[in-house]
Amino acid sequence: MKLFIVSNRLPVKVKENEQGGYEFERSAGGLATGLSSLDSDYETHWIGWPGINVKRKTTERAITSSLKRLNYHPVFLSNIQYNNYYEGYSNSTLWPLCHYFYSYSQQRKKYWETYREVNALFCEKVLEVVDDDTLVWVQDYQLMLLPQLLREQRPNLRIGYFHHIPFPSYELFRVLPERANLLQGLLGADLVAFHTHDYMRHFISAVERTLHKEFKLNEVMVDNRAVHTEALPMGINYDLYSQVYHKKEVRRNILKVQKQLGNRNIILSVDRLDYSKGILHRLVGFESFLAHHPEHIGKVTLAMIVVPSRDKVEKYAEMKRKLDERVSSINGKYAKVGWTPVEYYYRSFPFEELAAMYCVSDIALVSPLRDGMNLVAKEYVASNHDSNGVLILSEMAGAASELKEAILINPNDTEQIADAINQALVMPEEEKKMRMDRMKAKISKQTVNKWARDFMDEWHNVIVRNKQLENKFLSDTHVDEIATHYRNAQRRLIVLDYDGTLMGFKNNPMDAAPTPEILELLHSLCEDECNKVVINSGRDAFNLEQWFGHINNISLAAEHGASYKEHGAWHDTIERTEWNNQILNAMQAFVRKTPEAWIEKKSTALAWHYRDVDTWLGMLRAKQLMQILFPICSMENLQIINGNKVVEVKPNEYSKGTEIQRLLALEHYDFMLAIGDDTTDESMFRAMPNHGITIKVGHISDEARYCINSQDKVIPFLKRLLNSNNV
Ligand code: GDG
Repeated sequence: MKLFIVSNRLPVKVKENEQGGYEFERSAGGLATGLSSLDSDYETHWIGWPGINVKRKTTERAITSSLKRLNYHPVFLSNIQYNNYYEGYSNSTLWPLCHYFYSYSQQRKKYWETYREVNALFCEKVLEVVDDDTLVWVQDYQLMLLPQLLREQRPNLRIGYFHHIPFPSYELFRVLPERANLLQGLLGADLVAFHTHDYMRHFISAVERTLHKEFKLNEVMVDNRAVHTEALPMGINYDLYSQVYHKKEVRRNILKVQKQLGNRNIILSVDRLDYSKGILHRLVGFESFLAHHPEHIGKVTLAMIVVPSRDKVEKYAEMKRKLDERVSSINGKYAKVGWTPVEYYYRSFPFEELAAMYCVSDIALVSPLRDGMNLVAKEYVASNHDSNGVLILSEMAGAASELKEAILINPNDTEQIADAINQALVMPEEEKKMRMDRMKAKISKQTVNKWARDFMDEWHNVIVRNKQLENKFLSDTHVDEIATHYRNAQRRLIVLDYDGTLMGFKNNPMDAAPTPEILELLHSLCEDECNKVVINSGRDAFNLEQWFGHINNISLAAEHGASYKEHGAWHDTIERTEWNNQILNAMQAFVRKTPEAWIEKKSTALAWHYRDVDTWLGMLRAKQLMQILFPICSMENLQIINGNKVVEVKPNEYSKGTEIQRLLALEHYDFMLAIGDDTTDESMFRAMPNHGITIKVGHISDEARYCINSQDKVIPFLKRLLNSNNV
């Protein structure tokens, strides 16, 4: 099977050769390494920008065919496109916002337009090279619209998405004018995964609040598809880093560094130049350490590697100036003959040199202000062959949720950084070893290979789930079968819930009176002598009588079967009792502290409604209320129902299901249909015999045989049954 990875850049280094042509060399980053472990199961391809801009179509074609040999498929972008999509929307709008640098986030129309345009170009490329069986795994924030674009064109394509940077709190994400488009873009995927549970939680909250969709645990329904979200922390190539100490080239570099820096404690700092990395804060923390711990002066060196990046962008150029100034100021103030406090390298290190730095450093100071994961922290731990190093790690890095044995710091707290450096320097050897070994144990298991396999497993689960769901959604074929069954039946039982099934929800329940269309449909159904039509509702008898009492032959069941109307007369299922005051008092207290909540008093039930309450608050209050009601209701033999935006208390003896049992005991039917949308309708589905037709409106239900994804499809479905009889 083919697996296509789609990322902003292809993992390739381009070189122009002497003949004026181009040569390509695979560059194995962390992601490529992780994915290579899937090579035995999949034929892996890669789609992305090749890292060069070419002017002529003939050159594009030549490059495309050379790269094809490596299973790479380039997406060519003009300079303007690249600037506005990559430097623009991706790195000047999304990147700062996702890293909580709200004021740095630039909103420019041309950035957004080009981002859409380039995502569409990626979509075209994917569609050009994939078939329906292919797995398409989209990587990162530069391509957030791509999953939906692909889904629109190829509904059956299998699409995964991994977000490598933080997903910010909804409060921050909501400032983006394009927030809904981005979220809809992601929901085109089967699986949307993040490094940590926090990012996943933020994503769920953003979807619920922006798109008004509701997650059930980690699943949300989009059209007829389940989309899952998951936290899958990315790891490193552990074997590679744990062995670097023994590599000849690395050992040579270790000696070089030791010679250059002398017999001093080395604190290592490695980052790409970026404001999110907290490099300036780190320098201030180091300076404070020198000021507060003069005993270490001359004995500790901060080796600071800053890899140049985006330095043509003003914010980055400004940051670089500030860094240079700060380093000069610290060195100017503290340097002594033969010792420079900050050894500053503004360049990228070859792998063996970086690995040597990992090996010789006594401390790794990894203090980003925000970081999706931070692989440097893990690489340092893995390379620390004799477990005598100390990792100081920002709690704002995704890695902190795994590496709890590091000295965790708030990177904004200068004093804490200074204290952490001191703590690391004086830490007993046994403690260092214990902390390091525990961290190694974790990262040696949670490797990048495992991450890739975990992603594939989770993805596979959603694919299987969607296959199962496909059979549940009421298709045209299902409807035809049910209509034939209906036409051929002699005696039919048709049980219909009302709110959320025949009628959409209204803010005020009394505004949900039946429309002429509903009444006409019910009249027509009841006119057929073969039909027994029942409205099985949570509403009270008075209300049902008022709305439907005039329809000949209709049966009504009120308050979840507490009373029913048969042959024109109402009957009670149970005797009415007095309410325990504690229940009403508790509900009233929760109305007072929850804006938009209200109480409905029925003759046998009390309902606390929270349809218009903020989603999060409503759920919190409903849980709190149920916790209070639970002991009271269990004493009184009452049932608490957590319904569709309602907490309802009613006697235990009856339910919508007991009403079905009563109806089934009355006579024999050869066609039985029950439709409902709420949790209370589940008892109705359970009570139906196996060959009965049960349909849940909205979410999938394990109890119902079929599902209709939206309420407005119920009336057309019932009309279709009616018409089948007239054929
Ligand atoms: C995103 C997220 C998330 C760094 N300097 C040199 C060098 N490096 C290598 C390190 C490491 C990688 O670059 C940087 O790791 P990050 O974790 O910061 O990853 P990014 O790709 O920059 O960023 C981040 C990550 O995605 C994975 O999901 O962790 O939070 O922002 O591997 O070793 N390598 C060499 N010389 C250097 O000077 N050879």
